[in-house]
Amino acid sequence: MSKAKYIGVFGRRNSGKSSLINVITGQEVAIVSNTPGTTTDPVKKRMEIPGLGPVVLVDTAGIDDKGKLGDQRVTKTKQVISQIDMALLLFTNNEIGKFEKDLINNFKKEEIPFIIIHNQSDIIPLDSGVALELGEKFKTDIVEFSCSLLDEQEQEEIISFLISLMIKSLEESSYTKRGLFDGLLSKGDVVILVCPIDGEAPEGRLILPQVNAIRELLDRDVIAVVLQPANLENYLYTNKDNVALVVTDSQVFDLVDKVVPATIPLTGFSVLLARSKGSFQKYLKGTPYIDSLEEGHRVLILESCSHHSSCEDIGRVKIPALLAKRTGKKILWDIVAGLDPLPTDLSKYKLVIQCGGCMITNRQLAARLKGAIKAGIPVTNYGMTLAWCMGIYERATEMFVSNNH
Ligand SMILES: Nc1nc2c(ncn2[C@@H]2O[C@H](COP(=O)(O)OP(=O)(O)O)[C@@H](O)[C@H]2O)c(=O)[nH]1
Ligand SMILES: [Mg+2]
Repeated sequence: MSKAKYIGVFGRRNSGKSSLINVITGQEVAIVSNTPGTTTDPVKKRMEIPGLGPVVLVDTAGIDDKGKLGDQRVTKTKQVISQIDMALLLFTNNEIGKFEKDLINNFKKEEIPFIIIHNQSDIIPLDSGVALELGEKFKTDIVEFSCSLLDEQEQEEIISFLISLMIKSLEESSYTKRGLFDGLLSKGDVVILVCPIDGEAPEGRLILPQVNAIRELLDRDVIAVVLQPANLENYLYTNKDNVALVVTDSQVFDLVDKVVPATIPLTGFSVLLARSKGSFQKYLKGTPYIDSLEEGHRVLILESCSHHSSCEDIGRVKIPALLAKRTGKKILWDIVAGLDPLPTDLSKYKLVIQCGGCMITNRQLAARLKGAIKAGIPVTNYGMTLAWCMGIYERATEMFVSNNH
């Protein structure tokens, strides 16, 4: 399963959020009604958009709800914004008021790309003066749109136009793509991927970071040699002069470390993943705090994909056990699963350990860690913690520290 892009659909009640989601998906997924407030819960619709891949459209009905306390609305809006990669903001009648301006300010603050859509343009068309003024003011496209065009072909055309703008916005957004091997390799290099097929390997397939690595190496015209730990020594014996990098599963790092000569850089999949996803520089600073943990200190574990039983095992069993063993102290830990809200008071935690985040977007991951980073709490992730506790951290991160990546 690949990571879906989260797209929030914002706008006042009756601006046409549900209708827009329906016309984009081509299905009647959200409840459309002309009674204000019909859709009370955020509706998430997962779909595949050609050229954009898997996306989740988030209907934000309710965040303009006048009946709600202002604070609650602000909290809810922030929560939605922290989860999305892009925003679509609907308005009608050429009117942009405080509600829209506040949202735009929030998008800008969080660096979320956004598109402003003038909906119901079949009733009241977008005024060209207003379009020009808003476009300049907010530095974004203003799209004249309608969800109710009688001409099917015309309707399809403006939907594909909107989708093309969405693709462009997402591509330009800095959070979208960071590779596992950025800055590490050149065309034609040989990389060894050590992938143990043992009791922990899933039946009949590879795990996601391995699959992603192989795909990325192919994209980069790099030669990937995929092998089991037992074959590494033999392979290196004849080929070691041509190997640019060895990447291994953390579980067998010890063994691999002994076999790979010091002249060949060695790292782990989890370290590459930590570097491509999340706050690697913060992880590099935060990980050594593991050794400062004292008896009774509390650690917060963030597990972002609770449906992955192997990750669940790492977060709930392996990491607490490794921390206990490494520190020799009784460390207390709390776990927050999925995208559940974090505890409001983070000050009781001495360290925050985030999972690899293979199932969530970079933006979601950054949002998960923002509070802790702001509060000055050291942060790290599963892979970096495993590497630290197993004593392999230094070698696995060496190339990034010295290169100042
Ligand atoms: N004429 C016209 N009606 C629209 C358009 N978009 C939505 N509507 C209608 O406006 C009403 C509110 O739309 P809805 O999607 O429920 O708005 P929401 O509250 O933002 O989700 C419904 O009766 C829709 O059929 C549009 O582009 N043109
Ligand atoms: Mg609605």
